[in-house]
Amino acid sequence: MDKTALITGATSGIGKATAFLFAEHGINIIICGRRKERLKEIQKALNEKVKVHILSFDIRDKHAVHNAINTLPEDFSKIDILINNAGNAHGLDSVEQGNIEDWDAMLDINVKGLLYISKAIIPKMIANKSGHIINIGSTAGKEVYPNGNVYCASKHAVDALNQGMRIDLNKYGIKVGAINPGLVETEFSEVRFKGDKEKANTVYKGFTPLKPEDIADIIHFAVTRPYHVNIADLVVMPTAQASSTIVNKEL
Ligand code: NDP
Ligand code: 8X3
Repeated sequence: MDKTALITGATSGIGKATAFLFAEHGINIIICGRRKERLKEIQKALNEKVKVHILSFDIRDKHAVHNAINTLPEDFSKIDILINNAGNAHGLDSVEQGNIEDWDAMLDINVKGLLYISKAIIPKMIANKSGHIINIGSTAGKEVYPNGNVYCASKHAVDALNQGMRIDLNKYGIKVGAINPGLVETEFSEVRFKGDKEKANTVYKGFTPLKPEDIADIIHFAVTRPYHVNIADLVVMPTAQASSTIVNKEL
């Protein structure tokens, strides 16, 4: 039977790679993000393979999220899989120097945005008596690193929400699990360093980081397990990485 997945943050990085891989495997997709042109390009590239619907909203805007989900066309109204992926780090500053706008952005997008979209979709999953939610956490949700303070807090919140959702939605047979990546080369560091590409590139220099396709592959693995198998919480790092601060620059 045809499945439909809604992927937040599909205009770039992990979300975009997941959209391409899902389409390759015949999963219809609802792709979300603010950059509409990018969504249109992805739709154009994939709509001969599967049904593709685009939703452009800022995930911080709870009304926009609610309206987008509750006005989906009939073909896309049954969402089998939700990939809660939209998110970013903003800044890398010691807490006493932290920028309050950066803190707001991380908490509003990574935590509250994830809640808004989940709140809009969960009732549909309950009504359908099925559903699978994958929360994209981070190694930053498992340990705290210097200057990571609020980003790490936002991802620890995702870790807590992943556990909380799994507990609360268990009675409906809805699967909930998290994939927690380490260093993945995407636009993540460019966003963190506010467009400074040179600074962003240094994060991934001297070792082989994960590619967004590596995480997409694992997400696809998670959503294609038999019904009785739930990948509840998975951490994945590049081989060169041992922790948030230990990276072997010879690998
Ligand atoms: P990218 O910057 O490449 O992608 C981020 C995505 O999030 C974009 O599609 C962006 O879309 C979307 N997004 C950001 N802000 C908003 C917003 N306000 N409203 C709607 N969508 C938004 O980064 P990644 O692919 O690396 O990040 C994806 C997820 O993976 C994030 O949750 C991140 O924290 C997590 N992660 C990343 C790691 C890494 O090393 N790269 C490691 C661990 C976890 P648009 O700008 O078009 O709105
Ligand atoms: C992204 C990984 O280590 O840059 O969540 O915070 S890290």
